[in-house]
Amino acid sequence: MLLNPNMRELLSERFALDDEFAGAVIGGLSRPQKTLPCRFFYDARGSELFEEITRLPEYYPTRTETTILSAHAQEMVEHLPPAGVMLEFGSGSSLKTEILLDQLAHLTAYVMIDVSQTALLGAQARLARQRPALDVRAIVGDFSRPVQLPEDLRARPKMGFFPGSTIGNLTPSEAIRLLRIFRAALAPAGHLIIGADLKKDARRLVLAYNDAAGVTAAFNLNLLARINRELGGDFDLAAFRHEAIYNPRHGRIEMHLVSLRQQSVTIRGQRFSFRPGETIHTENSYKYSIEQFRELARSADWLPRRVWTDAAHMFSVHELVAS
Ligand code: AVJ
Repeated sequence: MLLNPNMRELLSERFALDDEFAGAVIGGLSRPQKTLPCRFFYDARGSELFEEITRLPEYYPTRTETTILSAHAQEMVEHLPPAGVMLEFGSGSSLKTEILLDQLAHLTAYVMIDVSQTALLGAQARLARQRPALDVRAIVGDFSRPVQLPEDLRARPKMGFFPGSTIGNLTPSEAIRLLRIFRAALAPAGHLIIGADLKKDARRLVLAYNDAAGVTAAFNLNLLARINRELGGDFDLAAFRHEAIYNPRHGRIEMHLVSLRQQSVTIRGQRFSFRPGETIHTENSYKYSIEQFRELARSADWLPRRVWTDAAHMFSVHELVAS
């Protein structure tokens, strides 16, 4: 079959992603503490389940952050001139961005970066309808790799937006590395508005990651279903259970999948055995006090400026400026 260049690119992207997934799964399950990287949660089913999580009564981050953004959007964007560029890392459906864009009637350009081409196309179509004057550019890619902005936008003043407390999925040293990448993407004098979940009562945290309806459990177990679907694995989903614990030493929620019995699983011809009670560590979600997060930002050469929070101090939104 003859492929046009575009299609060839899409297919090679697909294979590269498969390889990356297979490599990460085999590598992660070969370690003494088995792990699977949380970025693989978000296939079509996983993204649906995550949307459902954001509406759960126990899962406070999304609605709290939205409240904070709505209350302070004007202050958050006041430094961005009309000729400026809003740059969002991991934009997904771009719904939170609209709260800021509503305050930027004259803004000319919005750049979104996401690994999901489907999410980008959806957001781009919606924004084109709602804001025909806004120049919306989509970059398909992983925001944790250095990003090249379109040539014509490079010299413009920029504001970065990274909501959702996604930064919490990284270890502090990885988070510092990412904040430096953002600084480079927003150079020479960028602003960054970034959401971070706050430290709080451990019971409250654990409930947010272990909801009564079992949606987070389904989200966690979907990773095994995805391995079965995409890599031909033979995980028995009924032989694992979801677990969420707060690790006070690291200040993070950890999600695990616990093997309910002695068992083995085969993926791409490789066999992995599990002892009863052995876990696969699937996600970290770090929680920072306001001061801890400001210190983290300083370590990445950002100057923390203003910070906004909700009345119950559940979540924080930070303003960082390039020092
Ligand atoms: C999307 C990374 C912010 O860590 O709270 C939600 C993902 N995992 N429930 C988080 C998640 C389990 C979420 N982030």
